[in-house]
Amino acid sequence: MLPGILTDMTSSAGMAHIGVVGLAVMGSNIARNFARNGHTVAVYNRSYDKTERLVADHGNEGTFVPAATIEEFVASLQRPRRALIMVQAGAATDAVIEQLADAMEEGDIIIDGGNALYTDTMRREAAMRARGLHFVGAGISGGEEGALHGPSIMPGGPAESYEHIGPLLESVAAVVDNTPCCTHIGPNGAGHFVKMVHNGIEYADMQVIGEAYHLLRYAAGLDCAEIAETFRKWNTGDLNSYLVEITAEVLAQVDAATGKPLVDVIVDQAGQKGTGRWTVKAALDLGIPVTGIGEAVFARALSSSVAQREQTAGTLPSGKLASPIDPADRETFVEAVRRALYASKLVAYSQGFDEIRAGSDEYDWNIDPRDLATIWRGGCIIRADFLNRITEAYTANPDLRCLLLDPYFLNEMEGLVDAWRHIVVTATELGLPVPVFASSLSYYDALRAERLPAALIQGQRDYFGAHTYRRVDREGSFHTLWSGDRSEVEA
Ligand code: NBP
Repeated sequence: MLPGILTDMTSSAGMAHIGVVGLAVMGSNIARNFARNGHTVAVYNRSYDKTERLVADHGNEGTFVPAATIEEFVASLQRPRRALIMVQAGAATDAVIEQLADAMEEGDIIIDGGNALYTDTMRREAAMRARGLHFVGAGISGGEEGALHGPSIMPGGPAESYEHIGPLLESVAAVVDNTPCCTHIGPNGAGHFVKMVHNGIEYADMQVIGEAYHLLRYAAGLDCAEIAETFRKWNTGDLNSYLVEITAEVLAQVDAATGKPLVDVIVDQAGQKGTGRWTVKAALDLGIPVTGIGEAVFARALSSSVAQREQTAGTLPSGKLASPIDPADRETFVEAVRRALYASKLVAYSQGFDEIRAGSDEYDWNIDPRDLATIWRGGCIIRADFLNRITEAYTANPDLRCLLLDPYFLNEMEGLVDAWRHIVVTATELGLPVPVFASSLSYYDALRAERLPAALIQGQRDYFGAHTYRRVDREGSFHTLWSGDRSEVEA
């Protein structure tokens, strides 16, 4: 049992409402955000120079209480003490948690705002609970800008802790339609789990945008300025989102040194820090197909397989390729690409929400998908207009088994699927890679199918491993005596 949270402020050891440990990019910006919103913020960083710099450069933005040691930091916090950790995920987080826990008292609250793996958060929450402390794993999205001006915050941990940190966190979060982009997600690892899937969806979203760009450029022959303009236009419709908006900015950027589009002088090897991979690994364990996210993670890995690409590029036979799009058909093609992008994106979100439901069921988190669609509308990297449609879908039917079955999305798909098929076929004929467009369409077709080749796989499994199969016409498990007389026996 967790001890109750002390609310008697007369026993306050210090005056700061909240403290931030770790003052690199994210920590310093979120500390400033708290200060700008009228909170007194204790600040501590392992190397004191960062603390000094923050106070020297931004001390006029609010009230900071700089601390040179963790003990001083803890002593400067009001009770219940609230300390937000913003250090490198992994061993650094464990080290800071230990230091804080040693200096804190029962009922105090440690919040980890880093990109922790949710299983680490579950372990840490249990360890802190055993020591009488509250531990909140809070996913924070929005990067540097979000941290300063309003991120999307996904706090997990005990519901009771949220009563004491919720108002503080909500006061610095992004706000959309008067609703803060922050809400309690669920116990222990729930917050970091949904932040992980958020990042996975971000991978897929970026990849489908990349595939659309590639087709507009190399199938339709548009130049970067024209494509930037196309994305700008798309940003005024169904695809309105932060990622589409910044895509137009990046494509319009001209390199000062060469006069070429910036995108042409950037090495085409995409990096990754791990949250996309975690999303796919967790999905594999939960048995949930997240093909869009998976292909996006693999596409980044392939782009960075330098040694292999050096040998394969221009070497592997392409077969006979189709001719690029006739300029007269460009407009129709561009619109078809938009539809393929939108359809593939819907699949990626639908799969991401499937993973969240599966994680919630597995760990009894009781996550409400409407909360996510609501708090992702602002502050975070995947913020987009169409998240409102997702909230509406789960409001109309909280038990929706597949987002694509919601009447709004069914209707959207009706209008998208022909163009989507056409684009996947055209890209294939042109030899242009569209891993997420194509795999999302296959996944969609598999969902639509009355019969799948899984029946044959069951037959094969029974043949080589006597794994048995079930029949469509009778209850029970059956095995064919493959190396005998091939009669069927009940298993
Ligand atoms: P970094 O992830 O670059 O971490 C640097 C901070 O960690 C510094 O304050 C450093 O202190 C501290 N630190 C390290 Br490294 N080892 C430590 C240890 N053993 N004990 C105490 N402090 C230690 O910072 P960031 O980019 O600001 O990100 C902070 C967290 O937020 C990370 O978990 C990150 O994944 C997450 N996040 C980042 C973004 C983003 O856009 N950057 C977005 C969302 C979430 P020092 O100054 O003494 O070296």
